[in-house]
Amino acid sequence: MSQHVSQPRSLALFCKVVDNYGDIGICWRFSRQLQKEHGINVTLWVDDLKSFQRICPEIATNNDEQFVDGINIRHWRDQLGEFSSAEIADIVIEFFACDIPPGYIAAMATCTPQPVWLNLEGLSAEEWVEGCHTLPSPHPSMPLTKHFFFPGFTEKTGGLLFEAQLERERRQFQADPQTRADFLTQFGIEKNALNTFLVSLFCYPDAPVSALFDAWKNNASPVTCLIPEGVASEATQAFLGQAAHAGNFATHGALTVRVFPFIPQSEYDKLLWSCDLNFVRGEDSFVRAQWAGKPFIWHIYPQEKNLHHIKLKAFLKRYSARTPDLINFSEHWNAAAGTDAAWTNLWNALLNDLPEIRTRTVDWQHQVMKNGDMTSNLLKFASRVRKCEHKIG
Ligand code: TRH
Repeated sequence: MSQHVSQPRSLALFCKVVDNYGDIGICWRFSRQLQKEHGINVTLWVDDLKSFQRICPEIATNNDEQFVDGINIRHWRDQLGEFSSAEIADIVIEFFACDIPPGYIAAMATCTPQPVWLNLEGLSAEEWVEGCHTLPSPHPSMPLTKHFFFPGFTEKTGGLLFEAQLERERRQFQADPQTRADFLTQFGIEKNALNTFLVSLFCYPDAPVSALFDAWKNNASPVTCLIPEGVASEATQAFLGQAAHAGNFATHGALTVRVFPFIPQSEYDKLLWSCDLNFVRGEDSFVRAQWAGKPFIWHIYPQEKNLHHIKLKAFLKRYSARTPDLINFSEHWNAAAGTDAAWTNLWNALLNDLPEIRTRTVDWQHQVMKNGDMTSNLLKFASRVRKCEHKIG
């Protein structure tokens, strides 16, 4: 008869910030959900507290250890020293295959039961992901096995991050025009602009923003574009005729561009919920846009040899098969369809496609929610691995 093995209660998440905010953005969101919805005791090791502070202003950049929102946050420098088995969490996660400290791994090998060791991978809609999700990878010299865990869009992957209350909160927010107005006017948006076509724009520096501004200037009805400070600065500055600082804005033709301060991550959903169209990028804002129930355009994180175009097309194939103008616009936005884009035509075609795209956002939400949320899926998998290894041990 097999002995009882307890559920994992503690989790260490190791995050190296490669650049920007997505690495820590995903880890922070995931940590909070683990703690709030599952009562897991989370230690988040992160090497870049400054990036962390940009999305979570409560973070103190000089502290080696701090507790924020119920999470134990450790500044990950080069901690090469030894760890005792008592310091090792029940589940150990390396985010995007970052190398966790050798001393930590050595201590993992001395634990009974052994911690569940996972490599949490990046999100991709490519088909090979299903074959690699949950694959084991035995350590070459120690009695430890690491498993790959892939988020994804199908039931054979780990699913996407979404919180239990997210849908209820979104519906509540979107059902009350006053809540939306209060949220938007804090950025200086005038009341009469609330009923214009509202766009949020978050992208990488190489997006063809100036060309799109030109198309919007000639739009039949007014467009208001909200841009976080520090994003698309060159094109924004050129449009404004002054520095792209938060609070600055200008109107030319049908287009008003307004710069807002980079807001805390906890408020970012509200911006997506408030707009008619969201331009998002990377991984985390891309996923949040899918939960916002609003049309969105994705600027994918660029990779060498245009590998990202394969990932973009894999997603568009799943998402936009019935909305060809969305595909066309997205491919041009990502320079994946040549450089001779006629932006006024692309924009008008996208506008015509919007009713169909809106329907798709709802269908897609239902489809991917059926796969369960990534945090719950990961914990279920970790429990299975723990039971299995206990039996073998
Ligand atoms: O910032 P990103 O480009 O991040 C990443 C990283 O580059 C990473 O290395 C790469 O692996 C990954 O993309 C694919 O984009 P992302 O993922 O959308 O993360 C942005 C985070 O910033 C997200 O959590 C939302 C948050 N955010 C705010 O908190 N406030 C804001 O005003 C805005 C615009 C975003």
